[in-house]
Parts: sequence; structure tokens; C-alpha cells
Amino acid sequence: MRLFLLASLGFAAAKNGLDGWLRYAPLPCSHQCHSKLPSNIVTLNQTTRSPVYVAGSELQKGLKEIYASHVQIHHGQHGQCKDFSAVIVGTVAQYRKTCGPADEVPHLDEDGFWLNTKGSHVRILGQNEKGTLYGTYEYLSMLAQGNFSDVAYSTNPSALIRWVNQWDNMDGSIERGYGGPSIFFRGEKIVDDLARVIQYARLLASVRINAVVVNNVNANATLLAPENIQCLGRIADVFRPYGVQIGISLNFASPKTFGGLNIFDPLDTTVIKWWSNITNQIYQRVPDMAGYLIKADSEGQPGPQTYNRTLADAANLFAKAVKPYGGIVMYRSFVYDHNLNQSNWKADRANAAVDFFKHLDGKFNDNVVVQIKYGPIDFQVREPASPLFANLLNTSMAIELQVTQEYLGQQSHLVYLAPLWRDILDFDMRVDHKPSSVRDIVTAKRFNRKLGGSAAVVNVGTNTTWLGSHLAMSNLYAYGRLAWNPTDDPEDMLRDWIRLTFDLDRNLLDTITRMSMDSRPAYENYSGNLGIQTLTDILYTHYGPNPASQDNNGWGQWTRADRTTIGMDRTVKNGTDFSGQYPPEVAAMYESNETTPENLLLWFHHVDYTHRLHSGKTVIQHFYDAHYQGAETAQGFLDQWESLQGKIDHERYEHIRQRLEYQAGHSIVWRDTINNFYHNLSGIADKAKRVGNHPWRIDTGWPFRDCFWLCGYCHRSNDTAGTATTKLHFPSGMYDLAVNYYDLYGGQSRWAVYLNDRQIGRWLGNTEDILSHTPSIYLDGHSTTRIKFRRIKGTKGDTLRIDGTPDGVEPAPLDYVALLPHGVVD
Ligand SMILES: *[C@@H]1O[C@H](CO)[C@@H](O)[C@H](O)[C@H]1NC(C)=O
Ligand SMILES: *[C@@H]1O[C@H](CO)[C@@H](O)[C@H](O)[C@H]1NC(C)=O
Ligand SMILES: *[C@@H]1O[C@H](CO)[C@@H](O)[C@H](O)[C@H]1NC(C)=O
Ligand SMILES: *[C@@H]1O[C@H](CO)[C@@H](O)[C@H](O)[C@H]1NC(C)=O
Ligand SMILES: *[C@@H]1O[C@H](CO)[C@@H](O)[C@H](O)[C@H]1NC(C)=O
Ligand SMILES: *[C@@H]1O[C@H](CO)[C@@H](O)[C@H](O)[C@H]1NC(C)=O
Ligand SMILES: *[C@@H]1O[C@H](CO)[C@@H](O)[C@H](O)[C@H]1NC(C)=O
Ligand SMILES: *[C@@H]1O[C@H](CO)[C@@H](O)[C@H](O)[C@H]1NC(C)=O
Ligand SMILES: *[C@@H]1O[C@H](CO)[C@@H](O)[C@H](O)[C@H]1NC(C)=O
Ligand SMILES: *[C@@H]1O[C@H](CO)[C@@H](O)[C@H](O)[C@H]1NC(C)=O
Ligand SMILES: *[C@@H]1O[C@H](CO)[C@@H](O)[C@H](O)[C@H]1NC(C)=O
Ligand SMILES: CC(=O)N[C@H]1CO[C@H](CO)[C@@H](O)[C@@H]1O
Repeated sequence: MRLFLLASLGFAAAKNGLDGWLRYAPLPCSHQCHSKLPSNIVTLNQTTRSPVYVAGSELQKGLKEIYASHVQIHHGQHGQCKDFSAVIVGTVAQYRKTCGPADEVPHLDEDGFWLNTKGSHVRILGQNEKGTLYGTYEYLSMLAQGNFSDVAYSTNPSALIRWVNQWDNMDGSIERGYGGPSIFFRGEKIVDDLARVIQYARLLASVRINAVVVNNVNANATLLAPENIQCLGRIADVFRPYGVQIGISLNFASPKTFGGLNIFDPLDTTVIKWWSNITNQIYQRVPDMAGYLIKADSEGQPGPQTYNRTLADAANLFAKAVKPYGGIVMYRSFVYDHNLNQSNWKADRANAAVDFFKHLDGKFNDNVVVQIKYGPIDFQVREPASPLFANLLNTSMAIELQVTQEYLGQQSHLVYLAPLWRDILDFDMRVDHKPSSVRDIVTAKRFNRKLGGSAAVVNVGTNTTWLGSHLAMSNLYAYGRLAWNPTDDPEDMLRDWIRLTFDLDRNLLDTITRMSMDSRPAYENYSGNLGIQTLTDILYTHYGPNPASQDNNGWGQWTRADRTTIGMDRTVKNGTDFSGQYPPEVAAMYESNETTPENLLLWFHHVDYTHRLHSGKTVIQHFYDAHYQGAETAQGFLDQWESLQGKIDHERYEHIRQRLEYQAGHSIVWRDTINNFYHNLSGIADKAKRVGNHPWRIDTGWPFRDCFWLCGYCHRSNDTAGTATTKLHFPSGMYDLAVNYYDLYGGQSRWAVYLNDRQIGRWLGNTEDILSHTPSIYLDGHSTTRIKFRRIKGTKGDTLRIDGTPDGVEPAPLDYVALLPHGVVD
């Protein structure tokens, strides 16, 4: 009966990341674990495309990989229910019908399940088929983690909306995509081969995500062409057996730009008819479509304001169209004016959501859900929870999170996001002076609304790592877990994910846990702290540092930094009134600089650089220290990872090592750019004398010779090689050589570095191929990269030379080199 195979399957898949946390690595099996191997799988629905049938197949596949054993599947006959040591999977109703009473099963909510491994057989019974599949993944997750405890428990979702939003375009690109092109679209069409979609469906179902919006919120109406609707049906058919519904984003102007009408007024009868016709066509092909997602009147997207109609008029238009089919409309609250005037002290983009939506409370149909970004601005490293959560008491809401690391390192930096999400979900709004956590509000517990839940922007692409980085997958995993249970502990989730993704090894577990738990505080430290926002380039790629870009434009992500002060005054007494959008207790806390949590000080208050924090440090000194501290933590990630060599397959080890090495270098770019910026602006020295003082660096502008280095790069014709040389003036000894250079896309320059004519290293400007984000076409904070050559023996007076060979538009640019004695990070 038990056939033991060579355990090679699991490992092959392990190396490229395609199976994510569903790797089911072979367990080094003790007697105990074999005694837990079921003899049979009994599924209570034989329809091949039913989630219960899928549950049986997943179980068989998982057991085969974990135990290297083949377990037979039987399709629900009464006699098999009594089969000794079988696993029975089905809904409670199916179990009652085939196997008999199910009195021990507690009450289950929609999508909930009961898992019982006590007694002779294992029973996984769902409230519905989806729930059964979720329970099956839970059971497999236990086994894969070597957890053989006897359990009997039920679990129910916190909310029924557990969605992901893909920002995929029909041309195959993904807005903020860092994991390769779309798995859904290519060349304005839906792809023929949906193999990757099946694998994505498995991943989503295993963390209990129940719907995916497949196209970008900046939507293109061509998706509504009849042939595309037919193809959407193919995508829905792939997701359906996994209990995942599809939804689509709509372009509000479609009746005009695509439908041939001369109008898109949401109250116009021809427009209403047009949308209802389109909706009918879609539901004819996809009878269980989850619904629509709408971004309107936002960042240039068309919307109801064109016709002086309200956002509720717009939402209700779609709500009526999908109502007969049980569909819902997710209407984004991300509506704001991006042409604000900074010379108006009272102007504040953060006010927009409440300004636009509060007066519409109670005016939305009951199948409309307002989808609210977690913070009032835009997915920053730290924001207060959006006050809109506390301002719509008669409207269903969902929270919008972002697995996509748009402002948070674009999957090229390790940033584990569950702690950030928990900060928001746990925040207590004190509506009516009663406990009102964001989590209870969005899951509709607090105000007893009809619908609620969460949506996360996700940018999986065709890359076999899905997100472009193996470690970024912990965010997708944790998102699903939190959507189900928003009180799940970030560290517990992480540990489960590590065991499932890598290995059960204790040291490995502790190391990756520590790195991941430190990653968001580190990123916040070196990107932008005290609530000043992620000080990235908001006008370009949202990636590298550019604090100057925040101010003096209409986007309203201002810091109002000048020579003596910094921060947005969002108080009622002298500022933008934003703090007054919160219920009174919270408003009072944010109104005063003394009670505002310091990690949000500059979000709410405009203070002097010399303002003292509780620690006694000034704001500016805290900036300097935190940026040094954050970059130092990031250096440590690389060392910690390298301690795991040999414990992880080479492919993943190397993929992650390269990224962490890159992050270590780029965190220094962040640190120095931000610190130099505020140092120059304020003229206030760093007490520790680090800022602006880099004793171990040699600027490539000078004393490098033989080349006109200017503005960080060598001006010469881009098809001839350039050379930079310098004599070492440091004491003789052992150094790490760090070279900061610019790696643009549009070319792959080559560099080689020599010490006294002996080559000690060379590299290629190809981060555009190695990293997941698209770097910049300019010499800037996005493209600055550091490479390190370790343990170089240097003697005072040696000649260091770097030859650069340009390629394409990339002129082999260098920034500086540093010779670092052991332990020095300069
Ligand atoms: C089996 O699954 C199919 C497809 O999901 C469903 O239509 C059918 O009702 C299920 N059968 C039972 C007995 O639940
Ligand atoms: C095993 O899994 C059960 C159910 O998820 C959980 O309650 C228990 O804590 C786990 N045990 C260990 C040792 O992780
Ligand atoms: C939609 O896609 C078509 C075809 O590629 C393109 O011509 C059009 O400009 C796009 N419209 C929008 C609003 O992006
Ligand atoms: C949509 O409108 C077209 C053209 O008027 C019509 O032929 C078609 O039957 C309508 N489809 C649905 C589903 O209402
Ligand atoms: C828009 O509608 C409001 C309220 O209905 C009305 O007061 C206002 O005059 C309208 N504006 C325009 C430009 O039609
Ligand atoms: C912003 O407001 C100031 C002062 O009211 C005014 O002088 C300036 O022209 C405005 N700028 C823009 C771009 O509207
Ligand atoms: C995945 O992306 C990496 C760079 O991030 C690239 O080296 C690799 O070729 C890609 N693999 C696939 C299969 O797309
Ligand atoms: C009050 O607001 C004004 C702008 O209206 C600003 O110049 C001033 O610095 C603010 N005062 C304080 C104490 O923040
Ligand atoms: C901080 O709060 C104290 C007490 O309310 C107040 O005296 C002081 O002016 C505030 N400082 C700033 C910069 O707003
Ligand atoms: C962040 O910076 C603060 C202030 O310097 C420091 O206390 C903390 O340890 C740092 N955390 C990390 C993870 O770098
Ligand atoms: C030199 O650079 C320019 C752009 O800066 C580019 O258009 C040209 O193709 C490059 N020439 C060569 C030979 O690479
Ligand atoms: C118009 C309306 O439905 N108002 C209700 C909004 O919600 C509050 C609190 O749940 C109710 O008291 C109102 O009746």
C-alpha cells in the first residue's frame, strides 16, 4: 500500500519558487509521522471541478510529496466513511448525507471549516466546498511543518471579502509590477496558456483568498470587447475549482470611449442601459463574477464629477447592474486633487477621503463597499489609519493593503509588512468613546454592516518567484492569513511561512524570522522616520531616495521642510484640520505634539529641527541616528543570511543573497542621501560627526585622474572605455573595497577594478535583469548601486584603477569608492 519513492519532486520545485509555501518538502520521517499517514482519502463530491474534488487531489499530491507515499482517493460511498485511518473531505451537508450525523461539528459560518484529527480518521468538513478546501490546506500545512498533534477545532473568517487586486494591463505590463509581466494578459489579449493561473489559484486558495480582480484599476475598456469577455470566462473557469471568484476593474468613461455613446453620465438612461447590457454579457459567461472595482475621478481617471454627479451616483450605477447576480461593487476612496497649492498652509491631501465621502454616508446601495487605503496618503512606510474608517457609519467598507512594495523597496528590499498592517488593524478609533479597532470596523463587527473585509494590491508576475523575490512571498502569505483572522500574530505567521517555504531547521527559522521582523523598522529608519513618510522620489519611480521631490508640487505629499522646521501641521488649532477628522479622543491625542506617538510626530506637527523628543534627542539628531541605525541593521541581514549557506538549496540561497547584498548597499545610499539633504538644509551638525564626513571614501571626481569625472560620471564618448586611477593614502592593511556606481537601464556597462595592475574584481551593470524593480534611466538615488569586494590587501601608495566600458545609454558611471577596514560601514 505504501510506496516509497525517491524524494526528488519536491526539491526540484523548491529551487525556483513556483510552489511558494505549498512546497510540501519530504519530511525526514520518524515512526510517529508514518503512523499519521492516512490510508485513504475519501472525497464527498465526485464532480471533477468542485473544490471538494480539488481538495482530494491536493491532499493526494501533498501526501505524496511529504511522505513519498501514494494514497488512494475514493469518492464517497457510505462504507468508506468508516474506513480506518482515512481522511474524509467534504461539506457538513455532504457528510451528513453520505456518512451520517455530524453532531460534534460546531456551528460554522460561511467559508468556515472544522478539522478533526482525533480518533481513527481525520475529518475535514467545510460549511461550503470552499471551506472544505481551506481546511485541507490547513491540514497539509500542519503535516508539512511536522505538526502531528491531535486537534479538533473550527475556524471561521472574519469577513467575506478577502480579495486581491492585480494591477495588470492588457498589454502584459503590470503597474508597479516587480515580478515579470502579467500571467493573465499579453499583447492586448488574454493569454492562451493559463498554467500559471492554476498555480496562482492554489496559492490564493491555500490562504483563503476568495476573489481576484484581474486588471488594473487604471482600467482599459477594451477588456469589455466580446472576445475578451469570453476569455475572462476561461480565467474564471480556472479559478472556480479553487473557490476563487474573479472581478474586473472598469473604466468609467467606457460608454463613450468604447461603447460609441457620446456620454458617460451615470444618471443617463442610455448609459445605464449600456452598463447593464455589458454586465449581462459578462454574467452570461461568468455567472459567479464577484463584482466590479472602480477607480474614478482620481489621478486623471474619468468619473462622475465630469457630469457633476456624486461618487455615490457612480457606485450605485454599477451596484444596480450587478445586484441581480449577487455581485458587489468595490469603490475606491482614493479620490483627491493632485493639483494642490503648497503655499496654502491649510491645503492637505490627507483630508480628501473624508471630504469626498463623509457626506455620502448612507447614500450607497447595500452591495457597494468603499475600499479605503490603510492610510490617508498612499501606502507609506508609516501613516496613521485613515480617518475615513471612523466616518462612514452606514456604508460597507474594506481596507486596501498593498503586498506590492511600491514605496517600500519594490521587492528589492526585504520589508515584511504584517507588522505595519497590524499597526493599522489594531488602531482604536474610539468611535462614540467605545472600542472601535479598524479591524472590527472593516470586518463589520463594530457597526453591524452587511459587508466588509479587505483587498490587497498584489503584483505577481510570470517570474517563477511570483513577486521577483522569494522573501517577498511572506507578505502575500501573511495578507491571506490576516484577511481571515486579523489578530494573527506577525511572527507566528512568519514562522509557519518559513517552515513551509524553506525548512524546519531551528537556526534557519530563527534567522529568517529575526531578519524579517527587523526589516520594516530598518526600512523606516533609513527611508523616512517620525512620520515624515517614505522620502522616495514621488515624481518618478517611487523607489530610491529623493526628499526634495516631496515638496513644491501639487501632489500633496509635502514635508514642508525648510531651513529651521519640518513637518505638516495637521492640527485644528493652527494647521490643516486633519486631526479633527478623527473621533474626539483620537483627535485630542493627535492635536498635541506631546501626546502624538513620536513615530507620527512629523505627520501631524510642524516643528523645529531642534525640537526635543522624549529621548532628549533633537529631531534632526534622531534623523541622523535612525538612518545610520537602519542602514546598519540592513548590513546585518546579509551576514545573517550568509550564516545559512548550505541549509538552503543553492538557487534560492544565491537569489536571496544577491538581493540582500544589494539592499545593504542601497540602504547606505538612502542613509546618506537623506542625511545629507537635511544636513545641508538645516546646517546642523551630526553630534556623532558621521554625516558629510566619510574618511574611508575616495570621490571618483578627485583624485581619480585620466578622465573628466563630473557629476559622478565620466564625460566622454560613450563608445570608448574610460579609466579612473588613484593612489591609496590609507594605512596598509586588509580592507573591503566598496564601489558605488550607477546602474541604469538601457545599457549594461562593464567595469573592472585593479590594484597595481592586478585585477581584483569586475562586474556588469545588469541590475535591471537581476533585481525585480526597473531601475532608473538617470544618475540618481534609484540607480546608485554599491558592489563590494571583500578582503583586499592594500598597501599605502598602491594604485587603484577602475576601467569602465559603456554600453547603450549607460556611460559606465562611477560615484565613489571606499576602502573599509573590518567592521566599518562608510
Ligand atoms: C459537487 O460539486 C458541484 C460543482 O461544484 C456542485 O454543483 C454540486 O452541487 C456538488 N455536489 C454535492 C453533492 O454537493
Ligand atoms: C499544531 O497545529 C495546531 C493547529 O493549527 C496548533 O494549534 C498547534 O499550536 C500546532 N503545534 C505546534 C507545535 O506548532
Ligand atoms: C486602451 O487600450 C487601447 C489598445 O491598446 C489603447 O489604444 C488605448 O489608448 C487604451 N486606453 C486607455 C484609456 O488606456
Ligand atoms: C446587448 O446589446 C446588444 C446590442 O444592442 C444586443 O444584441 C444584446 O442582446 C445585448 N446583450 C445582453 C446580454 O443584453
Ligand atoms: C453641481 O451640483 C450642485 C448640487 O446639485 C449644484 O449646486 C451646482 O450648481 C452644480 N454645478 C454645476 C457646474 O452644474
Ligand atoms: C498658489 O497660491 C499662491 C498664493 O495664494 C499664489 O500666489 C500662486 O500663484 C498659487 N500657485 C498656483 C500654481 O496656483
Ligand atoms: C525572474 O527574475 C529574475 C530577475 O528578477 C531573472 O533573473 C529571471 O530570469 C526571471 N525568471 C523568470 C523565469 O522569469
Ligand atoms: C501656524 O501657522 C502658520 C501658517 O498659517 C505658520 O507660519 C506658523 O509657523 C504656525 N505656527 C506654529 C506654532 O506652528
Ligand atoms: C508642543 O506642545 C506644547 C504643549 O502643548 C506647546 O507648548 C508647544 O508649542 C508645542 N510645540 C510645537 C512645535 O508645536
Ligand atoms: C531604528 O532606529 C532607532 C533610533 O536610532 C533605534 O533605536 C532602533 O534600534 C532602530 N531599529 C532598527 C531595526 O534599525
Ligand atoms: C551613445 O549614447 C546615446 C545616448 O546618450 C545613444 O543614443 C547612442 O546610441 C550611444 N552610442 C553608442 C554607440 O552606444
Ligand atoms: C440614515 C441611517 O441609516 N442612519 C444610521 C447610521 O448608523 C447609525 C449607527 O449605526 C444609526 O444610528 C443611524 O440610524
